[in-house]
Amino acid sequence: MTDLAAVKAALKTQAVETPSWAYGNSGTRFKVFAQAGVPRSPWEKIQDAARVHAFTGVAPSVALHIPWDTVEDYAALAKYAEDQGVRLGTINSNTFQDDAYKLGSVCHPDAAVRRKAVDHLLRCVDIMDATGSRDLKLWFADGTNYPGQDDVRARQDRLAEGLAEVYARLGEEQRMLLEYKLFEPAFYTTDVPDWGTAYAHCLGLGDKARVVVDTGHHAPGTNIEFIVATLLREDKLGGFDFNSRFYADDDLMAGAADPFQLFRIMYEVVRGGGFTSEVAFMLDQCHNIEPKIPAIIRSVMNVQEATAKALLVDRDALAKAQAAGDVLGANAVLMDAYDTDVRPLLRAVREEMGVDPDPMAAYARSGWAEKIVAERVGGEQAGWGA
Ligand code: PSV
Ligand code: MN
Ligand code: MN
Repeated sequence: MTDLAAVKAALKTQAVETPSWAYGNSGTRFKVFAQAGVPRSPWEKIQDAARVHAFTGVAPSVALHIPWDTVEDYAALAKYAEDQGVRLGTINSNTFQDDAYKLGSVCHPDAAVRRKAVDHLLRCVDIMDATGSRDLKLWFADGTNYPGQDDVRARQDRLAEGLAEVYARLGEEQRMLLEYKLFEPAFYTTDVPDWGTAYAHCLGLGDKARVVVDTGHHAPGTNIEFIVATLLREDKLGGFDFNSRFYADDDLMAGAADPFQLFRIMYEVVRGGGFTSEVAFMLDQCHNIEPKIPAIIRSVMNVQEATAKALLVDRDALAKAQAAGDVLGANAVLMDAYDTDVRPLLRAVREEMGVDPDPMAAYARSGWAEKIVAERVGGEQAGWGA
C-alpha cells in the first residue's frame, strides 16, 4: 500500500525550473514565427515565469541563458525575480553563437578561441555569485563534421583543461552540470555526445561536477531510465532538461510525445532517492507554434503527473513480485501506478497548496495573455538568438 499523505507531501515539494528562452520567440532553422506579447527583456521573461509559478505552485525558479539574458545588474534582476515571487536558477552558458566558434569553443584547435570560451564560462560563474544561483549548466556545440577534420582525442584533452579551470572557480555551494547531446550542430563527432563521456569528465573533476540528462538528446530507442538509474547509483546525476522528442532534439512539451517514458524516468528517480533538491528538474523547450505560457504550464503539469504516478508505485508489492521472479506480477504493479488517473489527486494537492486546481483554466481566465499583447509592443523581442 502506498501512503497517500506521503505522496501528497512529496508532490508539494516538487520544483520544476522553467527556462527563460522558452518564453521568447523561437523557431526552426526555416522560420521563427513571432508571437504577440512575447517578452522584450529578461525582466519580462521573469514576469511570465512568475505567472507559471503562480498558477502551478511548483515552478519557483527560472533559468537564465548568458548572453541572451544579459543585464547590467544581476543582483537587481535577482531582487526583481524575488519581488515577482520566483528566483533565478541555473545559469546556462552560450559558447555557440559567435563566429569565432565555427570549429568549436572549449575544444577549438586555436588556444585564443578556447580562452574566449573559458572566459565566458568564468563570467557565468561571476553572474552566479550575483544571482545566488547554484548551478552552471554547460552544453557545448563542439564537434567535427568530417573524419580527419581535427584530432578527436586532443579535443577531449582541451575540453578537460577548460572544464578544470572553470571547476576550480566554483564556490563551495556551486555546481557544474555537464550536458551531453548525441549530435547537432556537429554531425560526425560531438565532443560530449553521451552520458559516458559526460560522466568521465565529471568524475575527473570532482564532486561538484554532475551530469545533466536532456531527454531529447539520445538516439531513438535509448533506455533513458537506465542511464538515470546508473547516474543516481554513482551519485552523479545533477539534473534533467525535460522535453519531448519524436525524431531528434525536437524540444517539444515534456510528456507530450511519450508520457510513459517520463513516468519510467521519474520512477527511477524516486527509486534511486533522486527526488531531492540535489537533482534539478528543469524544462528545456521551445514553443514555436503554440502559445508559450500555457505550453509551459502544461509541461509542468505533465512532469507533475508522471511524478505522481511514480510516487504511487507500490514498492513493497513490486519488491515482492521481483524477488519471487513474478514477471507479470511485477510488471502489473508498475502498470497499475502508470494507469492511475492522478488528476484528481493533483487537483486536491493544488487546493491544499492554495493554487487553483485547474492551472490552465486559471491562467486563461487571468487576463495575462491579453495584457501582455496590449502592453508589450515595440522593441526587440528576446528569444533564441536574441
Ligand atoms: C541545444 O541542443 C540545447 O537545446 C541544449 O539542450 C541546451 O540545454 C539548450 O540548447 C540551451 O543552451
Ligand atoms: Mn538541454
Ligand atoms: Mn537540446
